[in-house]
Amino acid sequence: NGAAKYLGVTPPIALNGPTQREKEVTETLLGELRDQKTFESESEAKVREVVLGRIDAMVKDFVYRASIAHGMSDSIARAAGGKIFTFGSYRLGVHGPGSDIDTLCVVPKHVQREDFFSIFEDMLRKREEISEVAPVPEAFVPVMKVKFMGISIDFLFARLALPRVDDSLELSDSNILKNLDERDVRSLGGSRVTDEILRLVPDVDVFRLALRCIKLWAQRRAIYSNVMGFLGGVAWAMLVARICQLYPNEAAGAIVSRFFIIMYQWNWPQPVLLKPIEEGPLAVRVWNPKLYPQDRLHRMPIITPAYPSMCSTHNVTQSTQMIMTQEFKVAAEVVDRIIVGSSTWKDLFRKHDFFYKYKFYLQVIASSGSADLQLKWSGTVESKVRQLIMKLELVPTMMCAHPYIKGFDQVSECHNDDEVRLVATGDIPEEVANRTKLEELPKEEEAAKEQDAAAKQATEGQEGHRTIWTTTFYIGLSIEPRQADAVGPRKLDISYPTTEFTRMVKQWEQYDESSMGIVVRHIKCSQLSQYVFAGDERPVAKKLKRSK
Ligand code: 3AT
Ligand code: MN
Ligand code: MN
Repeated sequence: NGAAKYLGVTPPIALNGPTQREKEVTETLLGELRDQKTFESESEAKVREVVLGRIDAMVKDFVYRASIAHGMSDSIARAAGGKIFTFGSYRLGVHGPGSDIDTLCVVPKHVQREDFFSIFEDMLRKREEISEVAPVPEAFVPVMKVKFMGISIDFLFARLALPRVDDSLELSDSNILKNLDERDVRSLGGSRVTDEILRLVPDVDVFRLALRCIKLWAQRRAIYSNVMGFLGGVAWAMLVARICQLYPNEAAGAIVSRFFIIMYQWNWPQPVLLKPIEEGPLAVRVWNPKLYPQDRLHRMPIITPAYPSMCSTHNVTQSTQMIMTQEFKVAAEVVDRIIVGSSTWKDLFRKHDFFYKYKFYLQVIASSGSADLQLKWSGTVESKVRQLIMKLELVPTMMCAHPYIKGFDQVSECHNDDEVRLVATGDIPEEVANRTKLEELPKEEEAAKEQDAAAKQATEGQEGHRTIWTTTFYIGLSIEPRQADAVGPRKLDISYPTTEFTRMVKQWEQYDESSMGIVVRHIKCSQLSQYVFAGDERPVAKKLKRSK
């Protein structure tokens, strides 16, 4: 009917192009993003293209071999096809030097998921460009993690209900989801959403530059994490895309400016949509707060544009919403100053001050006796931290429970049970601290090796000697100031939330009391471990003031 001459669920706010000043700040933004090393070099980009070419050929070869293995004739096997699709930051065009390539392998119906985790895995292991192969077939979204010519690849797999997969295949038609396994539908989701986002922005280059800026800002401000109740990469991309729709002819610098102003003022829980929510051919739920009470609980709904539409911000709580809103406000002010020339983009990308900000913190300490176990156990605990946040928010006088976006991993050599107990409760004695390393947990594949080594060490070592892995998560607590007329000391009772939380994480089906620990403890800012300041100064001034 010719009515919809715009992208999005409403007409644009303004159609004007950038002013001279907006063009200037867009240039300086690009310069700053280069200085901040958010772009990869041309040679790295070339390597990615070579890798993708080889992967595409390998997937086609895999489909051929699997077809033969299923008894098909050579000519039919050759025509069976196979195609790769990328998604994630690489597909969006906002990846950095260390980013992986998220790759979906799409195959015809006679090729099975088991073939992917046997035939394809064997093919990968035989290639000399590939240094690591780590299959994770049991995950909610099964994945094979690979390192190819130094670049990490996450391989997903989707089997379509089609006899052949040609290079002309597109994933946009929702009918391709019919008669598929749930895992295949989920695996297709990431790619369908990314493609749809790119289709729904008026100018892809403007979108990319603005999104790079917002991603770097969100990472520096420690509000980039879906698990911890902030936003993940897809949600940030959708927010930026919506602003691009509202100002279709603007430059990236101006998009960033409008982004903060609009997000600060957004009338939540009104959802952010890139297009009207569609129905489709599956018997699955599509986000609908009118129909589903759970969907009404979403505080900052940002809805994926591909069928079946879902809320990408399910984990946001009262506290994380408050923190993000405050960050939008501060950022809007910084960008105002950048535009009038009294500030620079560097100021927007300043590091967060989480470990300077609060008087009291909670430590959530997950511990275990092996690297392999710790990977799973700390992941389980991490995924439940937001439940603790929500319980803390219900405590009277609690204004905000602020989770830090990542845990800190340590490995401690303990000489006796007493030391083990102290490490697991966060009181690392000085002599053990000398034997403690800050360490990233190994990837799943290496973890198995490490576990063997650790087990050997434990049996060979002297009596009582044990290596303990700990992961510590931090929650900053902001408590209402005491009323002037209050009687007695201010008391904060968090025993109920913490007891409930530990009870809940222990319900994990693989939980084992003898090999895993979970401790929640309350500390003053002066008790924060040195490692959280990583290179930064401790807040010395405050300490001096208190010791007077
Ligand atoms: P990087 O540049 O790679 O750091 P990214 O946005 O590409 O940023 P990821 O590679 O971690 O981030 O994720 C890409 C997409 O894969 C995002 C999401 O749709 C999907 N994804 C990531 N982690 C999970 C997960 N644990 N379960 C299901 N889907 C996931
Ligand atoms: Mn990625
Ligand atoms: Mn990935």
